[in-house]
Amino acid sequence: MQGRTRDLFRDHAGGSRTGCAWLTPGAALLHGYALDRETTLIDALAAVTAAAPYRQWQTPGGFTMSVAMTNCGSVGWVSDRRGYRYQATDPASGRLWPPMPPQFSELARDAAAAAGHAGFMPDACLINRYAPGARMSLHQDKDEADFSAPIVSVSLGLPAVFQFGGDTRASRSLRVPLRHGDVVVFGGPARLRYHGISPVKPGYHPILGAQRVNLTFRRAR
Ligand code: MD3
Ligand code: FE
Repeated sequence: MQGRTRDLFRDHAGGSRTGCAWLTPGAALLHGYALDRETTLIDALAAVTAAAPYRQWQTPGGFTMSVAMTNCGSVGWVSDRRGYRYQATDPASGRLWPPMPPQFSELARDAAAAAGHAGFMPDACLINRYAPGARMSLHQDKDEADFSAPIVSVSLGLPAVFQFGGDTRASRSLRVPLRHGDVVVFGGPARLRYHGISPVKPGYHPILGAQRVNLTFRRAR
């Protein structure tokens, strides 16, 4: 796959629903990649969130995150006053996180392979729910054991502006619109870059309503 950010905008101008582009070395945007699986994904999402409802974590510094989160898979990402970590149980119930639905792991595997990461087997899927106004400030994902595995991000529902920074917090960010069905694979030199999500604008998605949901697949252990 080859291409640059402007190819993405050419796709939009041409009305194409799908296409791919390297945002930066190691970061592949698969525009509309999840669209043909949206019904099965959203059904599986409803089953996971019924078993492990969304909740807002506390940060170690004592703030409440604006994004509500839950997980599926053999481990899940949690945050509380003691810190950030992956653990096998849901702190709200004491039970194991729901297993990762095969529709989720197959999508993550296929998208990773399309971006050059054959054999990606995620053990964790963090599910982020953004109500209008919710945001995620610039951060790095570094709670995982092995940074050679990519991270696969699937956007559903309302659109958002993804901020893609550099190797330090001060680096300038690229602003990338992410829409329902877009998948981004972050690996190699992109894996430890700073990133965030600008406050989600009010709106209504025909299936998911007034929310943006992001599925983030990781190899945590
Ligand atoms: C770039 N989530 O949960 S996904 C997160 O849309 C997170 O909910 C955002 O950042 C969201 O940690 C962005 C895109 C993403 C995920 C992981 C990355 C971008 C990344 C890891 C390295 C570099
Ligand atoms: Fe992140």
